[in-house]
Amino acid sequence: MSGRYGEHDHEHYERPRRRTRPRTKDRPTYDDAVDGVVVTVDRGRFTLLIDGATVMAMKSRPLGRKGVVVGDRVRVVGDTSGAPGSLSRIVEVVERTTTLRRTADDDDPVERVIVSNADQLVVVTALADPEPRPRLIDRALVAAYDAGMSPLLVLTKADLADPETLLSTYRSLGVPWVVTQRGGDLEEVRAVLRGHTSVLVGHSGVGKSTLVNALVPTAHRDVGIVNAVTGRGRHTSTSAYLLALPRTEEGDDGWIIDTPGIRSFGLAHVQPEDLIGAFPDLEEMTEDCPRGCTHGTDEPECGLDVAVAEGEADPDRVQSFRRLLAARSHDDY
Ligand SMILES: Nc1nc2c(ncn2[C@@H]2O[C@H](COP(=O)(O)OP(=O)(O)O)[C@@H](O)[C@H]2O)c(=O)[nH]1
Ligand SMILES: [Mg+2]
Ligand SMILES: [Zn+2]
Repeated sequence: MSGRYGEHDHEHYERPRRRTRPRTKDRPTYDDAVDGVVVTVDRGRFTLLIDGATVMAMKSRPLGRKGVVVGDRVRVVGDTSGAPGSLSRIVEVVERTTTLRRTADDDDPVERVIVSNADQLVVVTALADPEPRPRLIDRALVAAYDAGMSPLLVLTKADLADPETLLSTYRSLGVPWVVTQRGGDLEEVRAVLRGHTSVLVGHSGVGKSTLVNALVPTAHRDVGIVNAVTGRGRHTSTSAYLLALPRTEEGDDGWIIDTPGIRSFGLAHVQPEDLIGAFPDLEEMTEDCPRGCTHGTDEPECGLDVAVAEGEADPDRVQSFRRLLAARSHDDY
């Protein structure tokens, strides 16, 4: 609309300018701030690593209600000496490259970011004790694809059961995997973690902390006791914890984040088109799908069915993709 008294004209009225507050007060700049990374969070206190030293910090007021989570790159002012009793202040959170969320639950209705800036989601599953839960694995994979993280399956406790049954379920998805056991050779695991920031997720008791302790000899992560009756682990860790992997002779390093048993991932916001984007070969076959096709099993004219019928798609892969798609909306684990 180009009416004479339109909003546009309004801007041209000569009006006394409101005096603006000095910029430094509006948006303080922290030239003296230093870079840190959040290692863990405990009751509002943050443990940071700054130049290899451990420093305690709290959030500063300008951050307001903005969350600070494990893995965050932060800017820090105040006493960053790390001396006993010292406390610094986090004044800025650097934009996150990835976020891993857990779902809202009864105690806490908000879907929360639990870890940031990890590029690899390591789904740790025991081959036995506790029994593998494919549903949880599927949901974790969806969370990884949605967050733009590469998934990796680590199957622990190989001394107790054979990995073949479980692996056959995941092979057609092309998810990389390694099999481990306590006290075993870690070279294969090290190789896939090198150069990455990897977050370990999986039920309590599957052996995450055992693995972290083996990888990082100085970690001293609590190792839980699996209840012989329920097969469930005791909740030994309460917060995620970030550790630097020992640097190799070639200078490679990486980070690993141990987490307490995360049992639910926030997937409510994941759309079918988000998920198929992680499978470009399948996505290509959905170009002629009807509008709004979710590519699920019940879709009458999905291009994936056409591709399978014409022998252009691997039926196992299509089926596995659809299983993940369905896992989005299961709220059990
Ligand atoms: N048999 C067997 N037990 C293991 C293995 N790895 C870990 N455990 C045991 O499983 C239990 C849970 O391990 P923990 O690392 O605390 O699991 P987390 O809860 O995932 O961190 C502990 O009693 C470990 O000693 C393994 O490879 N084989
Ligand atoms: Mg643990
Ligand atoms: Zn479709």
